[in-house]
Amino acid sequence: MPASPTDNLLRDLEALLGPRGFTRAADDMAPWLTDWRGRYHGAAAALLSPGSTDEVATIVARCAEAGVALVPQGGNSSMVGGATPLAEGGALILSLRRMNRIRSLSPEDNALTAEAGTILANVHEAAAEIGRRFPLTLGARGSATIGGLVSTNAGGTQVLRFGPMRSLVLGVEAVLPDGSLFEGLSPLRKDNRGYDLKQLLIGAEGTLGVVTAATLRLVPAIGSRAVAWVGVESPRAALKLLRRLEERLGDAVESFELVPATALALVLQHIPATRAPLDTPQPWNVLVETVAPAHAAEAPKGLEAALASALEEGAATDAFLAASEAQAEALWKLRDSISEAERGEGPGLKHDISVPVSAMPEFVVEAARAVEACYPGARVIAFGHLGDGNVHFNVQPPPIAGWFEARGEEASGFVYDLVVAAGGSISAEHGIGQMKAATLARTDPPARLAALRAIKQALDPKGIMNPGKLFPLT
Ligand code: 2HG
Ligand code: ZN
Repeated sequence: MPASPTDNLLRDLEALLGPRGFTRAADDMAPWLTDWRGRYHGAAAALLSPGSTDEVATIVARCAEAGVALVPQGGNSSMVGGATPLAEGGALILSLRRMNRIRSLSPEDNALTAEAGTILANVHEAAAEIGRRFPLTLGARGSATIGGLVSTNAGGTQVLRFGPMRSLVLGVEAVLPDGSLFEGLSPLRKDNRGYDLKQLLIGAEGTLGVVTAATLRLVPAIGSRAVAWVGVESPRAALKLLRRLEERLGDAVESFELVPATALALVLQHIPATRAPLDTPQPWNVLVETVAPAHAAEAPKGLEAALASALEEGAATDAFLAASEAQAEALWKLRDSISEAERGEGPGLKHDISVPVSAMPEFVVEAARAVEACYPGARVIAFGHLGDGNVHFNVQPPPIAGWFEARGEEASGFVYDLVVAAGGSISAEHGIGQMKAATLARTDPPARLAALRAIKQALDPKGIMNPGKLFPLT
């Protein structure tokens, strides 16, 4: 167990960071002690906000010496309590938000280097200024930071074509748990010097060190995009439609998001200024986006023709093609607001799971049936990244007082067992955090768990980096 910080250590850190970088005031700390969903409430001895990598390195070295725990934090939009300190209160929050510079941009390397606290939307803007784009986006792009995205190997709605952060991060700068600096920023595409420390830090959820900056891969800016909302009969029909569109349009298909009628209804109910894109409600919908490079034929034409033939052949039941950027944005708003709309319904059980893409249509239907039969009154809302074999298999509790607290964990265990039996993963994109640490320990194969623990032990023998995340505290 990490130690509590002494007054001496806190005074040292205060002197190092100054008033902008150090606070113990309850009001300043309060917003960062609770996660976005309001599920986890932690405590911390202080909030540290360094302004440079050197300051991060000094903080980590001092804390390593003293055996005091650090909880790295970016935009605080973790879905699994990954950035919230534990309730016992001895840890220090290490906020990277002040470190938000774009350090360099290179159109020739197709690369950009951003500090950990840079907000994703600002990376998008910076890339656009040099005629490039960073092809990863998600609903929280206005608050999620590069450090958090790297540390959770974030996915989002363009993984279908470009992959998650693991395929988009070229280099990482990080302070390791002993305070030493891993200077891994680089635009190199090929580097075969043994173990890939960068990949180890991606998705480590802050348990192996503090990511302070990253070099990101850029791709050419697009010339135009087409966005459509399409009705389909079932998840199986949705997957068939995706493969048809890919056959016709190749990798112009960038996004393919599954939205059940239930999720759309929640958005229309909870999110102001939204309206249904199709006149007749469909049991299942997909949001499709295709893009065309600059100087190429327009994207809308290809998608329009492909959808027309899908409708003719019965592969889709209805479709609305956005006729303007404003309409395209309105369709994306429906998709991106599902999380927030669900939150408006009160606490729900979240399971960001994956199974092989080919098995997902059946899984969505059969697992929902099993959950709803076992827990009468519960409602499954499964939506999201069908083409990646990843849906958010969320469960709304039955309207029974105290059910969430009394039976929620058991119901989640039921879902995870179905996922493991289907050869899937209990975390496709949100990570393990504190929410799934015990489930990982229960469901992961022993050899894999032992190797993960050995890596943690080797790099962070004192267990000071984000304790209680990924691995349960023993
Ligand atoms: C999304 O795909 C996010 O919208 C959040 O990963 C999913 O709230 C969720 O369950
Ligand atoms: Zn998602």
